[in-house]
Amino acid sequence: MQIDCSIIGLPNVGKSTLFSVLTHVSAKIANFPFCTIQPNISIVYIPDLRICQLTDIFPSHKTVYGTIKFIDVAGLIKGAAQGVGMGAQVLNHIRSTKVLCHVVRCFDNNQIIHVFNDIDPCRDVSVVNAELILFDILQCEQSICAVQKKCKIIDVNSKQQLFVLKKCLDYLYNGVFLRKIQFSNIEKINIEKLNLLTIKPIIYIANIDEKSVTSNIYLNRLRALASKEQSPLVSCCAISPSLTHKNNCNRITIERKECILHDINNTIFSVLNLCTFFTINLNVTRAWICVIGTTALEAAKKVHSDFKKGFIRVRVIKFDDFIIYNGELGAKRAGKINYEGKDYRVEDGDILKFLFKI
Ligand SMILES: Nc1nc2c(ncn2[C@@H]2O[C@H](COP(=O)(O)OP(=O)(O)OP(=O)(O)O)[C@@H](O)[C@H]2O)c(=O)[nH]1
Ligand SMILES: [Mg+2]
Repeated sequence: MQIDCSIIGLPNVGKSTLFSVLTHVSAKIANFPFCTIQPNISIVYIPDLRICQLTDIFPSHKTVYGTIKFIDVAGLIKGAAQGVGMGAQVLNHIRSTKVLCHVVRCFDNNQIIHVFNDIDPCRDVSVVNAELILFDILQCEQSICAVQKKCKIIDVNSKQQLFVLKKCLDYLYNGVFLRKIQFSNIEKINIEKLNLLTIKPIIYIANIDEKSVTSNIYLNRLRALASKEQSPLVSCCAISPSLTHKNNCNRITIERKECILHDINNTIFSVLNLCTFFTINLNVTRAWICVIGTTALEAAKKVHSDFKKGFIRVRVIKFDDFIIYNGELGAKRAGKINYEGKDYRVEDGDILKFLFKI
């Protein structure tokens, strides 16, 4: 499953700086708006310590990590939805991504240009969000025209399509993001192809200065906004290469880059409702990303289409059991191996082996 995530925000707020930190790809960074014109794209491995723990017990020739694709685009400004700046290209580009990481400037520095000449994270967020809403309005309005034009006689399908498009418009005209709205399955299918922007989860990334890692006045304001919107917020200082950071999970000091990537990845997993399962054999130990609730049959298809076609059962060992009992044999002796059917819901950390007939 390809997770793609766009890095958006006003111009010159540190999007490309963050992109470079996350991906280790040196993007063009400069202190003027619209330094980025063509998107910077890079795929990074999702660090997962569990892979190392698995291969310590059961070495395989190769390890394959999950990946995430980051796309750093040009800045968005007022009028972007109508094509001002690089608006049209940027908004079209981010339509294909699953999550929007919205970088917001939360640091003071007179040397670094701000397009509005002062620092106000909530205003900045509202400018960008207004463009996302406007863009969706345009998409829905155009689709309504297209459906009406295409169908001289409005059939059931077109009626359903028009209904959901008008429903979307009602909310969008009132400034409501569509991710807050419940849609039936049919409604979802009818708007899926439009790839509307306000349906996508947003993660706010507060770009703060090195001194105020835990709090500053701008960060606090952005936090309040994010919490009101029920959107997650990650704070980081994109620029300082020397900063190291304590990782909450394992209490070791790790490189700042890894730490930011770790925080952002975790948040992406949470907003997209994702989890990881593993497959192990002598050749390869591999992490697979799937949506929580994926069935064993769907998981089998991810790994190999033959596994789905000839699916018999899936053997499941929980990650913790594999570690505690020192591998497959130990887990077996402790009665920690389960065999499940095609409807089994895969859980995070499951180590799966598919039994299938050819
Ligand atoms: N002091 C400070 N400067 C930063 C920080 N992040 C980025 N900058 C500076 O801000 C300027 C703009 O950074 P970019 O990463 O190019 O910003 P951008 O959002 O990609 O800009 P556009 O592509 O033009 O939209 C550069 O001079 C960076 O060095 C930060 O956390 N602190
Ligand atoms: Mg840039």
